[in-house]
Amino acid sequence: MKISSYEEYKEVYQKSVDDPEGFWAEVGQEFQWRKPWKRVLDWNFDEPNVKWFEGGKMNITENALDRHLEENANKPAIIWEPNDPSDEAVTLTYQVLYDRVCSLANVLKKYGIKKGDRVCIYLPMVPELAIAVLACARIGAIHSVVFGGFSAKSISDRINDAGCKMVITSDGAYRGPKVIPMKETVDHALESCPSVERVLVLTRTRTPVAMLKGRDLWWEDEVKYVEAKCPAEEMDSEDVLFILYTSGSTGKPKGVVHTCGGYMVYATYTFQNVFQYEPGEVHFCTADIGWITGHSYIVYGPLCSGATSLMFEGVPTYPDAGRLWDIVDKHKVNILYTAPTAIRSLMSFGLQYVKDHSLSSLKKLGSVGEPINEEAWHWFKENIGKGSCPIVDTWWQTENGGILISGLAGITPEKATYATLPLPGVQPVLVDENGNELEGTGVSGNLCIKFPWPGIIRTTYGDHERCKQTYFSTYPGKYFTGDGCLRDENGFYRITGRVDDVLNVSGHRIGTAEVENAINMHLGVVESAIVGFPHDIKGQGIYAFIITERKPAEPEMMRKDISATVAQIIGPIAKPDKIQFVSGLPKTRSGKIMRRILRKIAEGDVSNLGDTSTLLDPSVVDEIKAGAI
Ligand code: 6R9
Repeated sequence: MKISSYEEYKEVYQKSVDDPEGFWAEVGQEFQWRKPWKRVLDWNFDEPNVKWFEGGKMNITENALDRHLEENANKPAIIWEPNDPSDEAVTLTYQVLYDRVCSLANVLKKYGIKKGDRVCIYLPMVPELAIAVLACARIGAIHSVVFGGFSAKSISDRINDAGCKMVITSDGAYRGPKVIPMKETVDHALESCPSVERVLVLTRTRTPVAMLKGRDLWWEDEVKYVEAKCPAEEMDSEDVLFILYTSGSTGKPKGVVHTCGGYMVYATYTFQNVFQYEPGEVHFCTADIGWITGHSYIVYGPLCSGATSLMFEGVPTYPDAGRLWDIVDKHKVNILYTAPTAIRSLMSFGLQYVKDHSLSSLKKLGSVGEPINEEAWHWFKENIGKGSCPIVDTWWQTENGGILISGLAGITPEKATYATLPLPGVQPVLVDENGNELEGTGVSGNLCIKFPWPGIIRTTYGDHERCKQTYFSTYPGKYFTGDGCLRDENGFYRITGRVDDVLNVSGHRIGTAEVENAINMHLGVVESAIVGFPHDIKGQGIYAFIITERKPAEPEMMRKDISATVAQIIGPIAKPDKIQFVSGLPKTRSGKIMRRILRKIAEGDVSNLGDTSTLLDPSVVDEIKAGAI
């Protein structure tokens, strides 16, 4: 189903509310099912228990690959642009991708991976990452992709939580001018991962790596001895497709679980409608497949649509800040989907990096990951879209599987900094703190969704109670997003940011508790509190208030050491931008840190700290204010 006018959008939206099952049955028909579903939807948000297309049998790779072979075998499925622009780009046609997925699937089978087994994938942005994801899906193994920037400790936590039997990695990774070890990091992780039996290693950088007999295998050797045909495992619509870990406001990251049928339908439906995909277009999503955006809009959505998906190994600033525009011109990109943090960063280098590029192939632009500010929106519109490309600001989350609130490119009206309208099938509501629904327009509150859509989270791996607590308990009967939002006089939605203790740093979700736990593991640290502060490029920066046992003799050195500890426990993305050593934190009499005060100080707004009379020791506030960075 592709909506092609604003009028049609309104009609279809209404239909999706009046008859959701009829609506989704129509969308579901567009896919290849081995056996039709018996029931479109069964749900309650209390347990929660959500089932879409129950009884339907399918395999997502038959929809992403086999289905296109008859007519489009030689059409490019993936165009891969390497880190170094002087290396050659690689094009994988649907036929080649199919062959390589099947070969790898046979390797996985050979080493005992079966339907339901978990496989951890820790790879750079090379075509083999997409191949590994699809090979797992082919045989019904559950993939858990871990972003290449995470530390050994983060990898082992994720492997152990999911009980992965295999890890797929590479010797190293290229990232701009740097070579980053991958296998070595996995080796450290595996010191505490008893479930892992095999490690499959791809050669990318030719970095010397240790290879253990009986455990480690070379990708290139293994794929030589298997067939390039592998029947797809028959999956139930509600069988698990993948786990993807994401940060929340408390404790360790949660394994968000998505299932085969609903996720396939939702990722594909949103790809086709939001970007108004037309056959033959080249779609470039700059995310990493280690995040949900890459899962849905580099791999599954585009491939299930038979599109050409561009994968970029490097970073937007290497060899210079014109790299994305080089890629757009070189590969004649039609759809560019990126993040506000990337736009702001490239903006800061100035227009000289844009001016020698034609960018005339671009037809549609997209933004994702964090609220986009007015300035970045207009810069993107004028300088990249040359004033004529529609921009879709797409709001959604790992837990959603695909875009929930967004314009449809060129079809629905746009408004800078507004995600605008819910997609047909999505029923957003704003609620106040007491859970009362806020009706009408010109209101702001906490964003909830009151009816399921096919891509909704099914559970958090191994801990269903946590799923219920996190998303379905704050406002009973509704899915709570954790975001604040306003609805303007036209009914357009604008996401204002997280209302919980989750930070959004360069579009990456980071839990304050996670960073605090890592800092507290550092020698000599007694306690810490993390808050976000406005950051020109990253959107939010990380500000850490830290109590130490003794006053640090060399504060600058200790700041660096603490950052090194955070990088080791979580990964470099969670390093604090600012560290202030304090002798106490503002706490209530019941021992709760008043983050509201710390946030104000971190923002540099100390004029109005509000009521501090309930603090145990109000004098710490003056000390913190005086030492603010
Ligand atoms: C897809 C993705 C989800 C959180 C989400 C919200 C923020 C994402 C946004 C946006 C404003 C947008 N977010 N897109 N905020 N406008 N267009 O990013 O998933 O990594 O799980 O992050 O990101 O705060 O709750 P994820």
